Amino acid sequence: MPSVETQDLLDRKFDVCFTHADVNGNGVLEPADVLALAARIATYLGEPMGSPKTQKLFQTFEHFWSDVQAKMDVDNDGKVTPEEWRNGLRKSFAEDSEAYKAGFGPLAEAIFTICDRDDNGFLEQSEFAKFHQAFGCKSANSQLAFQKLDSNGDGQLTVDELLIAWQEYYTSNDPNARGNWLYGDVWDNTVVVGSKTI
Ligand SMILES: [Ca+2]
Ligand SMILES: [Ca+2]
Ligand SMILES: [Ca+2]
Ligand SMILES: [Ca+2]
Repeated sequence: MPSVETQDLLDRKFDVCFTHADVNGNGVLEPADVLALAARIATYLGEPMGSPKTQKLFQTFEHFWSDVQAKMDVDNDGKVTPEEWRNGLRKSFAEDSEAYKAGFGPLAEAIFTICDRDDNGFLEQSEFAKFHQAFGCKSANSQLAFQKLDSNGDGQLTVDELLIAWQEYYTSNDPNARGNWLYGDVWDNTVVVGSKTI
């Protein structure tokens, strides 16, 4: 878990994401984490490993990692520390919408396409919960996230709504942005205490 305490919303969201992405929990991001996260997403959603959706997911994650390494790994040691991650996400994606569209947006698209099990363009709460399980989120945070993001309360989130929420989560410092709720209450400590062992 990142050791630097912060009150900055964007940094806090980056830290939460770092903890989710550090699948093996060793405090740095590396290719093994990225591949493990992609595999967890396919597994939790029940998408076969060789399917076109899973292949697309892996391709997107690999592309994302090369991009991250090129832009964020400033000491070029093949690992991205929490600090490199924070600085890199801010400079390379939050403050650069073209780079976001090229490197970070497609990741969300590949993930939510897999999550939409019945291809109806919506994520129902059960589909959304599996996405969260893959990221190691606790179910209380998952339920809260769904409630906050489902503004019209019809029990569905459109994939487009989720793409907007994803972008707000990773790029907006606005405390009122709905996307801040993507993984639950970002300031609650349990938002980073999930289980990635199963
Ligand atoms: Ca790691
Ligand atoms: Ca590094
Ligand atoms: Ca669906
Ligand atoms: Ca809705």
